[in-house]
Amino acid sequence: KDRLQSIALERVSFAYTPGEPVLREVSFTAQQGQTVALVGPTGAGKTSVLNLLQRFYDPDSGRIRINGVDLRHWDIRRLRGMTALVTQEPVLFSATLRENIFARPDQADEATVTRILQAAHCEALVQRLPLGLDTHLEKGGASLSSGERQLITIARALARDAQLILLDEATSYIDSQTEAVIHKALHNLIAGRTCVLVAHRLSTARSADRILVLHQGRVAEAGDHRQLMERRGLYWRLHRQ
Ligand code: DUT
Ligand code: MG
Repeated sequence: KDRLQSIALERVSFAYTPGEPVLREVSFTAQQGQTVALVGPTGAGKTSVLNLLQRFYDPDSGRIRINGVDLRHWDIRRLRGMTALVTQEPVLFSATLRENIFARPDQADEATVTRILQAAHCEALVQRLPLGLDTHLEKGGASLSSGERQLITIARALARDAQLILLDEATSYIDSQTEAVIHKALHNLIAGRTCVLVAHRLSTARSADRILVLHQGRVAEAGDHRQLMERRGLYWRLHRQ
C-alpha cells in the first residue's frame, strides 16, 4: 500500500476558461498527518484546489507534487486508492446502507463495522432504520437528511482507510446539534490522516495546522488560527462578520 508523505502545490495557476484565472500562483505544503484548511468567500477557488488534487483538471502552470512526484506522473488508480473525497452533496448508491459504507461488506468483520459506525457517529442512524445496516436506501438516500448522508460518506472514507482526505464542508443549512455530531465524526476521520479541507464554518478551520485564506484565486493570508487572528487581516475580519 502506498504511504503518503507529503503534498505540495507550487505556484499553481489554473483557469476553466482561458483568460479567466481561478487560481493564481497558489502554494502550500502538508506533511503526513497535517490538515490544511482553505477558507475565503464564495468563488475564491477553494473547491477548484480539490478538483486539481483529484486530477479532474491539471494546472496551467506550476506543479502539484505528492511525495515529491509530479501528480501528472502518478498512476490514477494509485491516486484514487489513496484518496477519499467527502463532498458538499454526497452521492449514495441505491443499495443497502452496509453496501454504501463497505466496498466489500463480506470482508468487514463485526469489530471493524462497530468501530467505524462509532467513529462516524452513525449508530443513531442505523438504529432508526427498520433493517439497520441492511436497510435498502431508496433513490440514493432521498429519505435521509443531508447531515445523515454526510455521516455516511465519513463512514465510507473511514472504511477505505484512505490516507489523503479531501473534504468540502457542506454549505447547506444543518441544525447546530447535527453540526456538532458531524464535527466530531470529521475529527475522528481527520485524526492521523493528511487532509485538505474546505471550511465554510470557521470553527472547522480553527484547529488546522495551516489555514489559507483564498481571495480571488490568490493566497491572501496563511498561518494558523492564532497567527491569523493576531494579524488582524482578512481572516480576523471574517470572524467579525
Ligand atoms: N468555476 C468554473 N467552472 C467550474 C467550477 C468553477 O468556471 O466548473 C468558476 C466559478 C468561480 C471560480 O471558478 O468563479 C471558483 O470556483 P470554486 O468552486 O473553486 O469556488 P469556491 O471557493 O469553492 O466557492 P464556494 O464557497 O461557493 O463553494
Ligand atoms: Mg466550493
